Amino acid sequence: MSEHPVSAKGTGGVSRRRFLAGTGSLLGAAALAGQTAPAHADTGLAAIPHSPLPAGSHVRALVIGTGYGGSVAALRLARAGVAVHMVEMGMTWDTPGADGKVFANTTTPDYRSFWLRTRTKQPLSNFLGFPLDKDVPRHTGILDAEDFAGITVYQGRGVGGGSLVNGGMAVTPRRENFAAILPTVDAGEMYSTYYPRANAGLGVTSVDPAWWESAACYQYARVGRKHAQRSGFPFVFVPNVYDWEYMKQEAAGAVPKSALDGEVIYGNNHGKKTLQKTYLAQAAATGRVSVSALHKVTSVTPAPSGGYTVAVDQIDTTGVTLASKTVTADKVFFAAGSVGTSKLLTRLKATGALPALNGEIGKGWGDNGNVMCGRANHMWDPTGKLQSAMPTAGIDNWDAGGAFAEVAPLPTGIETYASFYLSITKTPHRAEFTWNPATGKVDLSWDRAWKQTSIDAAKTIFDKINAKEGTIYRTDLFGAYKIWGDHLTYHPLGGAVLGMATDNHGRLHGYTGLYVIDGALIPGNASVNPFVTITALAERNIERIVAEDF
Ligand code: FAE
Repeated sequence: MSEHPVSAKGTGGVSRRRFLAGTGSLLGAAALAGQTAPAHADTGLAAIPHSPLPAGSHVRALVIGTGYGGSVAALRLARAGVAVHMVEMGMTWDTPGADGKVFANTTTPDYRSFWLRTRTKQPLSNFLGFPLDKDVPRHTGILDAEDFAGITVYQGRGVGGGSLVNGGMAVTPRRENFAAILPTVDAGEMYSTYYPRANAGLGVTSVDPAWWESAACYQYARVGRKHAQRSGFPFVFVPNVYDWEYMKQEAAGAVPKSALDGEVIYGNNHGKKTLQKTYLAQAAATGRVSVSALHKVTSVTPAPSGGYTVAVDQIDTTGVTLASKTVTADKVFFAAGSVGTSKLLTRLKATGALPALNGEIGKGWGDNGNVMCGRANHMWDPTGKLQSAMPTAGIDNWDAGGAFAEVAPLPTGIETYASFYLSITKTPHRAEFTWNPATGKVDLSWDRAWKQTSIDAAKTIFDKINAKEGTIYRTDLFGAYKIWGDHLTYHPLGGAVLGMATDNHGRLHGYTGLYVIDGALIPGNASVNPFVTITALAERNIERIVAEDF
């Protein structure tokens, strides 16, 4: 595959050179586009009690991580009368910075934006040939760009996990695809009970189609639809967890802007129903759930008196360890995300803390086939300088070409004439986490070359659209003359796969009272964006665990 732009033939007289010349001055505008939202911090965050566990305490159920799996577990256990303590390495995200906001926006990342980095590592690293990354103070920021040898894995950090940083796209996979996603799970009960329960719990709704048709902030999506349909691809609306009434008021200028101020991957100050506003708020309302934020679990091992000893490091906002504590728990739920859970279990098995874990630990990890690209539209096809950061639609070519492409925003605040896409593709490649005693770290055997399968799948959509529209790929978003964002994933899945490392409900083989309940259970590919499936699977598993194990 060529890394160079395809021919500019047929671009309606706008050559690539002229296109760049015509928009080059806009880079300055992007850089200068300052913050316009008023200093206001009506975040609506739930008051889940932050009460760090004292060393030596004992808890009935300890949940590692506060993302989707952890939040479902906490709510359902608490509703069943079980006291739950959640341990989260990230911050609580309930305190505004000097600008009056809890979170920074996409165009202006700052110390709040990245997890313990001194330089940003933005998913779109370049624009019109210029690198975008910049130095920032090292801080326990919200987005972790975790580097492994062949891939950078983006993850949310803080109370709410990935819900703090994601695009809110809440997609239930097509039922005919489900058997390939979770082969050991009864699809009938997932689609009749657990997907509906997850969608209700997450507050998933759909955009008002009449408003969408006329809203300036979705012009980019309408252009995406036009191009998809003109090439004969199914264009599908996708539900989201954003509060659409709030977004309408943002568009009307009646409330502080959030999705319409480019807020997404570094957090949303308003409008998005993160887990803090849904599952965790309900868990807090039971009075049985508390959380230790800025606490990182480092070990879990059987306690002499039964249950488990859990070692936890308390860190400050520069990542320095303030205290190391041990607590005990009757039962421990691994909900640290696909990477967090897999890394912990791989290390604990290899170093003798949990030697009876089986040989499936660390295996079956995939990137959900993620690959990004942009297309350069004609000047008569502007995508809008105001773009809602919340995606609403996708192009479904899964059956014919193995790709489902999210029509993604590029919320720069300027007209870019770009269409931008995150494709989820069918890919057979699976990597394994292994313990490296020489470095004292867990490695991941991902091979960058495997992304070619995903690129080929994405090309089944975009080569055709480009040919039809007479347009070209953008080559300026991921480096100089680089078309594909093939170095990353937003959707890590697997590493402690359901029915392999665990039984068919997430109980870890080898130990009674240890569970996996997050994206680590899903073997590498969900055919769509994954958090609804992670939530629904957690709902299914915790129902059984509460009934049989407590
Ligand atoms: P996750 O939400 O990652 O939660 C794990 C939590 O555990 C985190 O808060 C960690 O800080 C914490 N943790 C990790 N290790 C430790 C430890 N040792 N001790 C204590 N705490 C720990 O896990 N998915 C969609 O379906 N739709 C989207 O639109 C979408 N957009 C995305 C955009 C971005 C930029 C990113 C990064 C992801 C996106 N995702 C999206 C993926 C989605 O957020 C992700 O699949 C889920 O958050 C995974 O849920 P888990 O419960 O597995």
